[in-house]
Amino acid sequence: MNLEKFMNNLEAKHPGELEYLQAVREVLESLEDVLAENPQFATAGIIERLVEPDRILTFKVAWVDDNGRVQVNLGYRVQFNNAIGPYKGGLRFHPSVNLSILKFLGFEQIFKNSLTTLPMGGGKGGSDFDPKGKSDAEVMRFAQAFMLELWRLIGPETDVPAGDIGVGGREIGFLYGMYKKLARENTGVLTGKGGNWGGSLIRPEATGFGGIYFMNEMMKAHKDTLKGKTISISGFGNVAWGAALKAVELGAKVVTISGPDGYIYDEAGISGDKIDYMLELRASNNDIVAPYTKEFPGSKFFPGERPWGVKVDIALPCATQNELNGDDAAKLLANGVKYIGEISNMGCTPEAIHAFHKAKVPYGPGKAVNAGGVAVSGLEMSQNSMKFNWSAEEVDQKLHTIMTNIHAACIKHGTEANGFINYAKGANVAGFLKVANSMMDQGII
Ligand code: 2IT
Repeated sequence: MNLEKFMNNLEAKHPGELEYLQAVREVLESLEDVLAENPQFATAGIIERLVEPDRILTFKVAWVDDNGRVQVNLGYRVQFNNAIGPYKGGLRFHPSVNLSILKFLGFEQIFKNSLTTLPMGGGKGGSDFDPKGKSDAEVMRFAQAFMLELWRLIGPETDVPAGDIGVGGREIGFLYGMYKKLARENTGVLTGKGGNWGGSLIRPEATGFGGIYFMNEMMKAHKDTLKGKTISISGFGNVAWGAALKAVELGAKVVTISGPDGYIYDEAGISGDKIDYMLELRASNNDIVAPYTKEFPGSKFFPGERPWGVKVDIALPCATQNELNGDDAAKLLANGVKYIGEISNMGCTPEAIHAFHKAKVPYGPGKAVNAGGVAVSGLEMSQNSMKFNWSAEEVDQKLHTIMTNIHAACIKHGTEANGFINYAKGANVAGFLKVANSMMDQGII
């Protein structure tokens, strides 16, 4: 296929949807060989069908704030592809949310979910609602109003939302409560539920733990170890927390976290109660990391900066899309970075990925490295279907196996003639083949 011509057409149809177009281009660039080897995909219009969501629901969410004023937000659910299972993917509540962002996330989710080996299709949703500074009551009223629209479209065998940025245990609780009331059923329609009402053990830890399990495999493949490695992490939310916890457990030293206000450098290492403190920072609902320095003297706060100028062995973006650009990559490389693991979705810009590949520094893409979160969501669905709960050890062990298998799939499809492992290509090809072959089997629908 002619990639430039294809992308020009897609851009003409969806002008200005930059993140979506970026995500599509990144995947299609990896598929050149596979598409050449499998002409049946072109005949069946697989790519044309894959890049457009099956359907998109957009709706208005009106709710009343604590001052009695009516607020209006936008709500969305993008049902992208259900070739291998019900639509599955998180809900993001953040002021930056728009259709381009949810389409990029939904598109990535198709391949990520395919890589988990579990039967889940790809979807994503959310709202431009800003949870920052909102009271619990406001979050509840918003979540209930959001679900009043969304519930018609979702179901345990149709579409199973979960959390993402701005949607954690509290929000899932309010959303689930309203879904249950409307649908009159108690099923696994959302994942990330509380442990007392159908949630899975290890789901809060899963994205970060899975990311570190993946990095551990990457170390082994390069005859290296996490032990003694210095790591920079961005973000301070659920993903950063889980990654820090497991990285420290495996003997690495985490020296940074960050927020929209800047980054923290803690030379002594972020471990123990400092990792617990990340939960407090998040619960404060202020979306800032600066207070860390008051709590832990000896650490430094760098306002308005990202942590990529710090000299480390491993960089783990754990915050949001395009948070590590070409300049950041140049700084990391100049400081001798050895491995990159993207635990955020599309955390690196195309320029950054290109720079890492050029320098032959292994770069694990988000759809592989962060797949542990949705994988344990899939395990939550399995447990809900069985009406049974696995122990933390059982879930953790399954997560570990899944991440090891994803790493192996990246090696299988991404190893180049000179031995360099192009993880981005490996993940895209492995994720794509399963979905494309499933679409071939199921006819034109
Ligand atoms: O980006 C992601 O994979 C998630 N936010 C988790 C999705 C899920 O369904 O658990």
